[in-house]
Amino acid sequence: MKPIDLPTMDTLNLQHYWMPFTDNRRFKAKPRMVASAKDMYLTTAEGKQVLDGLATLWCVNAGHCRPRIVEAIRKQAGELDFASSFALGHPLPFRLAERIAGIAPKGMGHVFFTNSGSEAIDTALKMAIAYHRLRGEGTRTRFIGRERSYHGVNIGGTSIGGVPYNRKAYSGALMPGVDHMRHTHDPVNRAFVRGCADIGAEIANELEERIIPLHDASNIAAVVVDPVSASGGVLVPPKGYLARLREICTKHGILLIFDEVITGWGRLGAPFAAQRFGVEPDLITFAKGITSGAVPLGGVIAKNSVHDTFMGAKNSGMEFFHGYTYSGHPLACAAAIAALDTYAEEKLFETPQAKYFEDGIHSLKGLPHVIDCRNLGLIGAVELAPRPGAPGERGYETFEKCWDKGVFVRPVGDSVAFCPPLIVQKKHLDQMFGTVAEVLREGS
Ligand code: PXG
Repeated sequence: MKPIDLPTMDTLNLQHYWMPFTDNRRFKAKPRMVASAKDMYLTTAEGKQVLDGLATLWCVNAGHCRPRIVEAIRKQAGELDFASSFALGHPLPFRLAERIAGIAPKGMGHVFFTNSGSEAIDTALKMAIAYHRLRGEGTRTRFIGRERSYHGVNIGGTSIGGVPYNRKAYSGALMPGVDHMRHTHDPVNRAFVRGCADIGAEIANELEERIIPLHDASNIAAVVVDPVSASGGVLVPPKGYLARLREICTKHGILLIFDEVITGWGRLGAPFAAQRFGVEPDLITFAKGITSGAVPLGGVIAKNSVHDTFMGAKNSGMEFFHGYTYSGHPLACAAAIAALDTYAEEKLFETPQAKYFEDGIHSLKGLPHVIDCRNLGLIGAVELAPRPGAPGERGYETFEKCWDKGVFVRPVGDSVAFCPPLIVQKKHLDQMFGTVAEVLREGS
């Protein structure tokens, strides 16, 4: 295939692109530019190979430029570039929704499409409010999120999210009626735990003991959590914690929403975290890995009882006043079907390297500044002690040094996160953890 004709680095003007979630000035002073990618590797504009240790942004689960996905996008673009889903239809989103329902937790058979995780979250919030209203419980409009959880950047997701620096500048404009549970991270009592900790499930009791009594269950629409918080620092829940949240929500008539934008599509060794943990939410939000990152696509999977409440409404006409121009976009659906085919054909959700990955992360214990190692499935992190007076710097510099040595990992505060494509092999894990160990040994 002919390489894309990119402007060369010396003719590329960096000034006009306002980069998202980036220290623009720092980046533009020392750009890291990717020109192409294949399977586990990125190729930089200078022609250097870099191992992708983060599925680029927690999303390229099948690896880069996989033939089935590339071909499906190409074919679709020449056949039907766009079709609306507003009172018109085309077969692809129907076909894709059926495929998703086929691997979703039992009884979750209905899919609403968005273009991103942020839109998926805001869609789920609106669905929850409208659902309660249809059932004659219109006072249920409040949401309970959790500290250190990330739910995208729209106003709904920013409001229920619990990452302080994402909220700070918008504080007064955030959605009213939102409260937060405490996060589950406890590196003092639960450091260097492999998988889920045996202790700590009682953290969930705060929901029933403090938060529900304060607001009254009759005012609460839903509790929203990411089963493993990724950009909040890769926080793995203690055993029994999610099941306890489920129990409390059921008892009080509150919907439970799992944000599976990262934990979905095989990341934890099952199609969804809900199945990995054996806990059934009412709504699942997804994005990222559904197309292996190749085309933007997100959505909400609804429990049948939620969906059927809308369809059983007494009034005639539209059941849910919500949707995006590009909901069910043909290119995205074609890419997603091809990604699901790839996952199934190669049995990627079985994540055979999860144990080797776990051993690799925990081999970093004892290296300079390492205060915690944690993992579940094919996601994990090593946490470094913050440099006095400069939180986040040690994590960021570790990321930069790893990049220079040909490995891409992501700093999340002073944690360094790992989330490789599911096609990862032992040799890649050796390269990834070997490089991180080398950088940590050099000191920072
Ligand atoms: N929920 C979760 C759990 C996510 O990880 C979103 C929602 C929003 O998805 P969109 O497609 O709207 O970006 C995400 C996205 C980081 C980082 O710093 C992580 C995400 C996005 C941007 C930065 O690691 N995750």
